[in-house]
Amino acid sequence: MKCTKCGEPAVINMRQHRLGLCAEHFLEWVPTQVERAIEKYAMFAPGERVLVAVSGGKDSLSLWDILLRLGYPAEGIYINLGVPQGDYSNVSQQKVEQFAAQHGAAFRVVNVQAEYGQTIPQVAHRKRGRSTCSVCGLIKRHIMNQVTREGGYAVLATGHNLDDEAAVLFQNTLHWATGYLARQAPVLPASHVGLARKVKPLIRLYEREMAAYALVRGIDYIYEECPYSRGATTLFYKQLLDQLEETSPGAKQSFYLEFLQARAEGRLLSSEAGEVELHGCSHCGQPTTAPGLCAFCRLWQQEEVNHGDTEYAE
Ligand code: Q46
Ligand code: ZN
Ligand code: ZN
Repeated sequence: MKCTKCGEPAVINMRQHRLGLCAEHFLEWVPTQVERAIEKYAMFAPGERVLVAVSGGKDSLSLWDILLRLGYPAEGIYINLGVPQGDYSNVSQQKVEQFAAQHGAAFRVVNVQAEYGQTIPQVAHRKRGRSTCSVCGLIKRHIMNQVTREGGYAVLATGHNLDDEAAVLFQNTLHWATGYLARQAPVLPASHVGLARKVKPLIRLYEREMAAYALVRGIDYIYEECPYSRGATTLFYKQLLDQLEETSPGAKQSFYLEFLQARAEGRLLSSEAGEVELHGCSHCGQPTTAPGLCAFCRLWQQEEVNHGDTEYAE
């Protein structure tokens, strides 16, 4: 496969875009996708201070890298959860420190145990009824919100990619969790006093593209996932969506981005969502979506059948 832009050997083939790119053009293309998301969803403006939630993984470190390359004053926040397995928390903190040193980027660390007396697994053990991840999510949200507000940052940016968001959307759709569906967005506004604005600039990019970006760009990240993420239901939904993507390139992208579009246009879950304007067919009088002849009558007129209107079905 050759680069669509210059003909050099491609490092990645993105079937959903019918685009293969060499290393140089791929490293150019990824930030343009991020910039497009930032602008389209009015995430933040040039010059506004952005706090990036970094875990030491490929997505968040790449996001930080991309925002710096785009010229945004992006600082990092790393929360040390105190996960002891495989020295996960300490190794991931080292990756963050290393990245910050290489890029001369400002960051801060909040160590949950040092700050509040217990690690996340210890708190979860004490609260037996709750899973480690739910305790962790709660604590992380609280700390990030606080640091964003108190540090005077315009927004908190997280490294959720399109696969992450599509998996959550899939899960919410399967359960018709309408409240979550209404709120799942690339921008969560500061809708309440004391609530920080949150944004997800990577939502146009697939997970494999983020992995390729980190690799090609030489970003050293922690390969291991958090040990508690094993068996998470979102992983299962990601696999299902990947199967779909395999036979139908672009399925993940359209599933998620068209959901956002439909909701922005008010076509989602409202009582008017399924309503279309109908006209009487000029020949038979039966209802049709386009003025003039209905699709049935056109069929017998030996004209071109598919004019884009549809038969009215009850
Ligand atoms: S860090 Fe925390 Fe995740 Fe680990 S304990 Fe669960 S929620 S899996 S994003
Ligand atoms: Zn090229
Ligand atoms: Zn509180």
